[in-house]
Amino acid sequence: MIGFIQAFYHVLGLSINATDGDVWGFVAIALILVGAVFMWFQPQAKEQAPKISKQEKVEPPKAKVEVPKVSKDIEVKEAKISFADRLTKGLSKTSQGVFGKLSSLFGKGLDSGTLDEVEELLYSADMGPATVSEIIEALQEKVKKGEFGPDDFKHFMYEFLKSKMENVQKNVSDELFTFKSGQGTRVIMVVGVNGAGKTTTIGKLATKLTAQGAKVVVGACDTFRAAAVDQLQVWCDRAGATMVRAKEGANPSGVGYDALQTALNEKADYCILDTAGRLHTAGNLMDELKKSKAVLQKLDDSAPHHTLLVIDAITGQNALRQAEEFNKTLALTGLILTKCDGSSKAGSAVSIVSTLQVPITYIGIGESVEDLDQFKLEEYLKALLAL
Ligand SMILES: Nc1nc2c(ncn2[C@@H]2O[C@H](COP(=O)(O)OP(=O)(O)O)[C@@H](O)[C@H]2O)c(=O)[nH]1
Ligand SMILES: [Mg+2]
Repeated sequence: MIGFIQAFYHVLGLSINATDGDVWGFVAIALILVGAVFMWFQPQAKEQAPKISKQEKVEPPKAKVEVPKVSKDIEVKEAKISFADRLTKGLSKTSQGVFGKLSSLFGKGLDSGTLDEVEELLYSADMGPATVSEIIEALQEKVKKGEFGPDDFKHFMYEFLKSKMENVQKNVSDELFTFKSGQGTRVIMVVGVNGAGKTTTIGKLATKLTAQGAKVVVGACDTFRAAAVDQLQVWCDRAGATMVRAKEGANPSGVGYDALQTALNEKADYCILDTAGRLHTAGNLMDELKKSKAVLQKLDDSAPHHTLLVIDAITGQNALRQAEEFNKTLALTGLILTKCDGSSKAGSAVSIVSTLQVPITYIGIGESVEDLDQFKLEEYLKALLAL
């Protein structure tokens, strides 16, 4: 090292003798230089860091732009899914709930202990006492015969429920789903408690009927709430249906009359009346519906041709009470079962149909137009029992 320093002095033309102290001086200078070079490159490295993160930050918006594309594709696929599949999906909470528990009981084999549990579960499914005892009696016969697994139970329930409802379901008029011209103006009055889904169902129905080429007039007879009328207006505008509306607080019977008059003048194929929600226990409001019906008959003595009660499937046993009262006042011709995509217990639907002998016309499994369809008993039971 001393030799190297001596040579360095010589190159510089210095006649100095290199010593140990010079070596340490050189080492110190070299370290300072290396440190300076390191410090010089450090900020550059730091500057590059944001560049990288900037690039990373630029990436996410690109990904975001693609999201609508993906969701559009999904939407298209969803629309292509058949109603039967949508129904199975919609009813999955119900089929996995009480009905799932029921059929799993039979995995262990059927005995009288199991039957007590079955009875309890049937009650909790809102089946109603008469229906429950009929099922239990029939099952007792099966116990005597022996082997009875979950699948046997499902098939037994399928046949049982079908036999309870099929004769009534045969009475559903096709004109509620399929438009045929030249039938005159068919009047459909929709009733039910608040929030059951009347307005939404009418909106979906009007859309389905106009899509088939039918001329539809909708009467906004729920004059209690301006928001309800506006909600219906949005649906009608979208459906291309004429809406007859009055000021907030106007007489509902008068709106019904005006709507039917308009429908007759325009030779409309359907006149659908949305009524205000009311509790079946409110006598005066129930009488008002009766009056509305009578007022319609001044224009057409056969109107309304259909009086449909909307039932929220989640209502449970109280739904039968509701249906009984509405039926007493209005002589219902059909039921609309909505919100079957929630965790309904489904048993009340069976009780209502078999007790009142009034069929279910439409079934709702969500909020969009595709979520309403004709109620088909076999399709419904298969979805309910996951068959
Ligand atoms: N999940 C679900 N929601 C529904 C269904 N039918 C209606 N709804 C919703 O239930 C709420 C009340 O419906 P609406 O038609 O205003 O009830 P109305 O008071 O009887 O007219 C709204 O938020 C609807 O979107 C259905 O089948 N499934
Ligand atoms: Mg409403």
